[in-house]
Amino acid sequence: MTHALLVIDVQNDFCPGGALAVPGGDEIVAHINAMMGDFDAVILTQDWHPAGHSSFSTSHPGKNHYDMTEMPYGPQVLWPDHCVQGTQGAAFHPELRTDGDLIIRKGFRSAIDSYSAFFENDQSTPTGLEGYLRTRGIDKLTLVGLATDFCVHFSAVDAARLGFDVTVRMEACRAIDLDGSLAAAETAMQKAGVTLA
Ligand code: VGL
Ligand code: ZN
Repeated sequence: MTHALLVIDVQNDFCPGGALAVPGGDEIVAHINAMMGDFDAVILTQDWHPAGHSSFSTSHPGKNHYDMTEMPYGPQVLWPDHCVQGTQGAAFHPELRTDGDLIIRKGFRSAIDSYSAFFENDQSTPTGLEGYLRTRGIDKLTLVGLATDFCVHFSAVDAARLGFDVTVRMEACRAIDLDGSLAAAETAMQKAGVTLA
């Protein structure tokens, strides 16, 4: 099997001090760096939103951070402005090794969010990652990064549905945990056939 490490969104805005800080988000960096040598390929994702993105609560007058809204593609959590293209908040954590094989950016279309590294939140617009993995013969994935209950969760479930052998290393992830979203994510990942290690 050809085994890739998929490092999800280890960016300044998801670390303490960032715009959408995940508790303990920076604690996983050294561990992820140390894991990189154990894989045939290392792929990093980067949440990469234009200013005024439709997932930002500031784009919806009268809405607050973490409120829900209805988008044409379904329900969407509204987030504080984060990971705006080219800003320091969108940059990788300064201690993260970024000498991997591929950096894939997502969430760059204003009208649609993208939690998963494979499909945008309409669950049908592909990011291209599947084709990259298949043409390199990669069939096994280990996921780490931020946040367990959003981008790691949706990436892992999509990867399993696409037929990849998927493991999430939970000790190398941290969660936002909105209203039980971590427990729900764990259940959904297990149901999809993802191994939680
Ligand atoms: C993420 C919320 C909004 C994540 C990205 O990386 O989990 N969460 N954008
Ligand atoms: Zn985002």
